[in-house]
Amino acid sequence: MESFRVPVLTAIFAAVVLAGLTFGMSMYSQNGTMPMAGPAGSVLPPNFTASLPANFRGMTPYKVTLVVLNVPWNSTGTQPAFYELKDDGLVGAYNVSLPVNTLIQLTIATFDTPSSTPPPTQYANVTGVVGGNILVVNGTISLNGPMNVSVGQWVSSVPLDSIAHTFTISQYGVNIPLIGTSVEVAYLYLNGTGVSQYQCMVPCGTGPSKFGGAMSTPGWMTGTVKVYAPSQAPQQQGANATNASTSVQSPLSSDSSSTTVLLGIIVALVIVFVLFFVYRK
Ligand SMILES: [Cu+2]
Repeated sequence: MESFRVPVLTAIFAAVVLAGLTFGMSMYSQNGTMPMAGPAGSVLPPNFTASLPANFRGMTPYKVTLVVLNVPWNSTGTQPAFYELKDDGLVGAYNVSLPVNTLIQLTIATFDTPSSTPPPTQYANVTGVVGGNILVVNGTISLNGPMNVSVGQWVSSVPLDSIAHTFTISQYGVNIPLIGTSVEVAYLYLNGTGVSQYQCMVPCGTGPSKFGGAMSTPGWMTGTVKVYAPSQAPQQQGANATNASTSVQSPLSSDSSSTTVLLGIIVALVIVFVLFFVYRK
């Protein structure tokens, strides 16, 4: 009996240590430092949907990612441009297609610094988004001064001098001020199909008014927004249909998988105990 007891006790000890480690790891992943998204990242803070109105929280959003880059306009200078991140990479945002009556998770990464010519003050306000706030996921200090907006915060407006560009769809009342060198997430829910325009409202183009150049050229600081019914889904949305069915990474999903592992270990532990007492006699 003594020779049998040693391996059993060893097994029990190993099971307890494993269970402890698993539990500890799940606690760490829950309470560890807040994950921050890189430019193309999609890791959001654990509470990222907490400020959405209750009826939107359980929805799986349709995801769209826009990127603002300064790119060569001609041989002597650059101009800012919106790109959309597709399965095949970045494409010029000549046309942004969005599904009607659907929760849309819009991530915008702005690789540009705050403008020295800010937009009219009203465009510092967030309007037309679900919950009235946008989430500042990531950001670095702008060249023109401190950003003044905490990373990981939901905000309904941003300081004028932090704004590099705006993503504005006037027809839908949407205005999203884009903080220089930041990643922001906004949720949209657009009622009514149709074709409209998006436009940056920061004078960031060329000419005396700075509304020329990129500001008046589709695929740069303006473009078409097509809000479509699911039956009118354009060809390119095939890839995004897969995207839409992929649920947002939720801290709950990783927790539930480690809970399953923990339960398995406890069950194994009970079996080992039962076997131990049965064979001891
Ligand atoms: Cu702009």
